[in-house]
Amino acid sequence: MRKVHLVYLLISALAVTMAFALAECGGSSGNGGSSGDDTTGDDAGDDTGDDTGGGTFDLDFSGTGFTPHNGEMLHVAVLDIASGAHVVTDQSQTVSGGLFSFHFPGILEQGHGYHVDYYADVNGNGSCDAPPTDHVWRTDVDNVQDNVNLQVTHNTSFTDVCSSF
Ligand SMILES: [Ca+2]
Repeated sequence: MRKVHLVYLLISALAVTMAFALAECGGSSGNGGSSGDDTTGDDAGDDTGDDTGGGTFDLDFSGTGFTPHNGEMLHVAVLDIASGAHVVTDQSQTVSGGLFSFHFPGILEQGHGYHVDYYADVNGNGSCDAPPTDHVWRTDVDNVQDNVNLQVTHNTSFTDVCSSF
């Protein structure tokens, strides 16, 4: 008989506990949904900043002391040494005050070397004639790794590179 009582007690105790638990659950069911901190902060770093391409650099080419050629046309051509291809084909400007200055943006590729060929059209016929009829020069730029600022001074060490024009 005692055992039966105990079992009843246990069962009733369990029932009360369960009822209490159920009541708790029901009562607290409105507390959900407060976990709303879904800030998806992963929209940074999407910029694919690898647009350095093959690396193209500028060439600035200028001359000083060209006073003997004031008023004459100074022509320049730039060739890739390895391929022989022109990257600048016969650009020209008038020498003034002994100076000339060209800016060629983005024509140089990293690691390449270039011939910078130029002449003063001394006889003014608009084309390149072998020196000393025209004054013709060649300067090389090797192994480009950055923008190049090439400055030359007038001299009389001519090279016949008229074939570049
Ligand atoms: Ca000429």
